[in-house]
Amino acid sequence: MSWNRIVPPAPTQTHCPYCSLQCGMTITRGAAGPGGSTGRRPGLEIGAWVDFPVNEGALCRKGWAAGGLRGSRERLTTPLVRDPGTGELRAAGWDEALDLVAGRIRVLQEAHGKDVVAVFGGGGLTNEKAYQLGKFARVALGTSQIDYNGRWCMSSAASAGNQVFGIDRGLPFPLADVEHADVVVLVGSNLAETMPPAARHLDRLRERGGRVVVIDPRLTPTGERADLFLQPVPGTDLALALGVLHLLDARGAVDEAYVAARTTGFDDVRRAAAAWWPERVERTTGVAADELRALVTLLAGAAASAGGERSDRRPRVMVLTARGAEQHAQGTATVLAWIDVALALGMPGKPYAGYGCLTGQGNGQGGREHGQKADQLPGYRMIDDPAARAHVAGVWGVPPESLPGKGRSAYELLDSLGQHDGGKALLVLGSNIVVSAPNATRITRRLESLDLLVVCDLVLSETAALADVVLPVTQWAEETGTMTNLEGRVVLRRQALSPPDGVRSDLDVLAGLAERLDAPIAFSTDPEEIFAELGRASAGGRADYSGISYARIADEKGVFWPCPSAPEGQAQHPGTPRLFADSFATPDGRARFVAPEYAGPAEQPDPSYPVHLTTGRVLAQYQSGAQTRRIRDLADDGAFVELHPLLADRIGATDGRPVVVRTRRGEMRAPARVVTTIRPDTVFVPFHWVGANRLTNDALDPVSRMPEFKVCAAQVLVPAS
Ligand SMILES: Nc1nc2c(c(=O)[nH]1)N[C@H]1C(S)=C(S)[C@@H](COP(=O)(O)OP(=O)(O)OC[C@H]3O[C@@H](n4cnc5c(=O)[nH]c(N)nc54)[C@H](O)[C@@H]3O)O[C@H]1N2
Ligand SMILES: Nc1nc2c(c(=O)[nH]1)N[C@H]1C(S)=C(S)[C@@H](COP(=O)(O)OP(=O)(O)OC[C@H]3O[C@@H](n4cnc5c(=O)[nH]c(N)nc54)[C@H](O)[C@@H]3O)O[C@H]1N2
Ligand code: SF4
Ligand SMILES: [Mo]
Repeated sequence: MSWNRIVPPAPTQTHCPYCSLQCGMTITRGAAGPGGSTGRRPGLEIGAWVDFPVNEGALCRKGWAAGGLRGSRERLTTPLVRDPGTGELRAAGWDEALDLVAGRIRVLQEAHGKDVVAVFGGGGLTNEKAYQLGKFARVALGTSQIDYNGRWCMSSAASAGNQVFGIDRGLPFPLADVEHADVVVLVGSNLAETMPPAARHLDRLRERGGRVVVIDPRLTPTGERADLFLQPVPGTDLALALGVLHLLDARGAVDEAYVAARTTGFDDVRRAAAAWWPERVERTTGVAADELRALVTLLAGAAASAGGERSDRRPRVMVLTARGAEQHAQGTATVLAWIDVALALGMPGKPYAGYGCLTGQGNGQGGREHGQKADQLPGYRMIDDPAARAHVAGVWGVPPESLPGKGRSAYELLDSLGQHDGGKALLVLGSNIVVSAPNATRITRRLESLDLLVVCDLVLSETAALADVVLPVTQWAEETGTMTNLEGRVVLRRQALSPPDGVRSDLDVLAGLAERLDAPIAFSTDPEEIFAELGRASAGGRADYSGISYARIADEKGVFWPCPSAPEGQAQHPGTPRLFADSFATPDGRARFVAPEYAGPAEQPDPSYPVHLTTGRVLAQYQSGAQTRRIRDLADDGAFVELHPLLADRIGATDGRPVVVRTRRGEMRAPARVVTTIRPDTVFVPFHWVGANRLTNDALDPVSRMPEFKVCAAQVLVPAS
């Protein structure tokens, strides 16, 4: 059975195009949907898929409005090539565009070697596309230069998870477990705006008498739900975690039995935390010593804090990090420190407790498992591991020695473009780099210096607008594929709509280019066939999908990896909703405490740049805004600069009037939004519009290579006119 290009009778159960919840939704074709069926916009109705467990029928505004790009004039429906005479993009046929791309790649590679062509992927691509893109880069192009925007997303949590637990799965438990915890600590997550249906678990937890702790320099709609809200200086979460560890130890609240039985390395953590007494933490983080003590009391439980007989049942504590804690030059160390807190409390592996990372993009999890990352092959295998190379090369039908080695990380790859040892051609699938890369002015110059920029997209994003060739592709429910959500649940995003005339799927594009490049093997365009191959390639790897099939996903409303295939005649593996009950995925089965050292943000405020700048998201916009800014039902009010009345007074800014934010890398201008919910020493700018990333710092985490999007030093002023 083919899963592509059949448009079944409505309604179809499928999933949202956007974030990592991958909310279930139904699509009814031809009906007069909320947007109406008038004009150029074909009718389409998005409805609730009530028994899909992750969202139970709820969708956020972006999900309800997801049909807004259907039939829109903004959709690209023909390839575009840049005319050498006029310098403008003009419409072209598919053969012309693909021949041009393949021809120029050949010439460049013959002159400069394989690595002259680089590839940049995205965590929004389906598993099938991410897998095929990694294979295309290594086999059809033979380049080591491939990475993707997931580096900018939760890569710090991924590297921390791998170090401590030996495996990297966002949540090691189903999302619904959150509501059964006693205390949930959200470090740098604004899930009420970034994954709104998930917030119901916080509400239910509180109805049960549980407590929510939110740590954020801004009091967000998520913070409004907190029983305890801590408002640190951006970039100081690591010091805060060390302060928590210090007090847990001082109060005798460390779960010594768990630490002895299930972990290694606690002594180093104890030593590292010894110097972080509450008053020092207060000076570094701006969080009052008493608030820190209140947090530790919640975590340790009243009995332990009273110093008496500890009650048998410790509170079930869940620590969850998101981008606020992770997008830092010390992002990995920060996540390690918060995992240390969860381990010291004895939580990971216990029911309704532990540590998790709230991933971000629709396929933020699967996107990093199938080989579009510079150092990885499918199944979360490492590209420099000879056994991994032999296995994957066997599945692909190529010699292991033909596979290139490890390439550069996302920012380093982009920053090398057009430089003496960097790429001269770049193929982009699923990222709008001009808006979303840190220090974006510099990176945009790098893109402009390329001999060949090829962008596959649905719309003329800011990055596509710079391209030499733009290839228009299908989106979301116009094609079938799987996504792996924040829980490690592999879901099937079924095709529900026919693609507009003139567009092709990314899989068609890759197959078309591979053929023109005389790739040694053929590239399939059938997602179900690719998924089965991906399963074989992942078999025995850390992220084993070999026991998962489209049919099983459909029957079981998603299957959690790891899910190895069962030997002939045996019952199939049930999938793994919960990890770590008996052991961790490390060689000795124990979790490894890592003792981090606090260094602080790469750039500290000084008299010229006296405030902290942080960046993030708003409810109605998604990422670089390439899709959501073009949807009429979603308000596009443009960027703004959030600042406190004390700061506004000091610089003479008025709510709604323009201010300029300047950093060592660039400046932007936008209306002030004066709010009492932000720290007076901090400003916040959403990154959905061009501007925020002209300001941000490209300092990278030494392990994950994650840029420091969440803090740099800035100046805010009122423009002269
Ligand atoms: N509406 C919407 N939803 C989305 C997305 C979107 O673009 N729009 N994108 C999706 C993706 S890819 C992702 S990665 C997720 C991101 O989801 P989140 O991580 O929840 O989103 P952010 O707004 O980037 O950051 C969260 C919070 O971190 C705070 N913060 C900033 N600096 C610091 C700091 O130093 N420490 C702490 N503790 N907090 C800090 C910010 O004030 C912000 O409220 O959202 C997903 N969902
Ligand atoms: N300052 C600041 N910058 C940030 C962040 C921050 O918090 N602050 N967050 C970072 C994070 S967490 C992320 S995830 C990145 C995200 O930023 P980007 O990587 O720019 O992500 P999107 O805006 O989702 O870009 C996806 C692009 O691919 C297109 N697209 C969608 N689906 C498909 C498909 O199936 N195939 C193809 N070929 N194209 C498709 C869309 O139209 C869009 O142009 O931004 C990062 N940048
Ligand atoms: S929460 Fe995320 S997956 Fe759910 S509807 Fe909103 S954007 Fe879509
Ligand atoms: Mo992200």
